[in-house]
Amino acid sequence: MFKGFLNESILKKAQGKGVITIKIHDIRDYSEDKHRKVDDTPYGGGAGMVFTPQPLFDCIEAVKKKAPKAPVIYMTPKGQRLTQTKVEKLSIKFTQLILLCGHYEGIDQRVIDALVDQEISIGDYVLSGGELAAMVMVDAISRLVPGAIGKEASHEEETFSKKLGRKKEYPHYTKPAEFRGMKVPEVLLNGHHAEIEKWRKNHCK
Ligand code: 6GU
Repeated sequence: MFKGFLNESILKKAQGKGVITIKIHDIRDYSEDKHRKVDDTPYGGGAGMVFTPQPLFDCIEAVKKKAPKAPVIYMTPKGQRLTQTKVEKLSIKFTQLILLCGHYEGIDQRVIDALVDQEISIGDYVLSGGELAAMVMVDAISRLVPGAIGKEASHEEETFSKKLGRKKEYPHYTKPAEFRGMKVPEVLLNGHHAEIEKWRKNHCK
């Protein structure tokens, strides 16, 4: 399910330029079970299945060998909420990340206790798997990597940036100055830089 996403324009270009590298690891490939089983029923009963420790330990340990300094981040709705501030911190602090995607009801707690450094959620709702959440992380972090987005796009004045007080960005307009009777605010047309700056500041939400 990562294929389409990774082949999408920005991430594909960034990977093509060698600015970012994304590797997918299938936990089933690490299962010692002959049917490549990776889950089992929960101790104590209850619905759903739980990822067993063996394939996860082997997979994470193998990936950690290749990326020893990377934190292991478990994508779970129980985790700390992802914000732009958090995205910036991760992109500055680390050059590599190991993202662990759960499924079913969860993963054996011993994996979390022994190998997971951080637990991150992308919002207060439940997805059927961590893959979509991991893709959200990859997209948000990748676009901050220098050279990932064309023409050194500035992140300084975008929505949730520090400069805009972590607020939502001001409205944008382009030509024509009038469309179907709807006019672009006069102040943006007069080229008065200080006034434009003031208008933009006042129109952040
Ligand atoms: Cl990280 N995983 C899942 N399964 N659901 C979520 C989530 C993550 N963040 C919000 N909902």
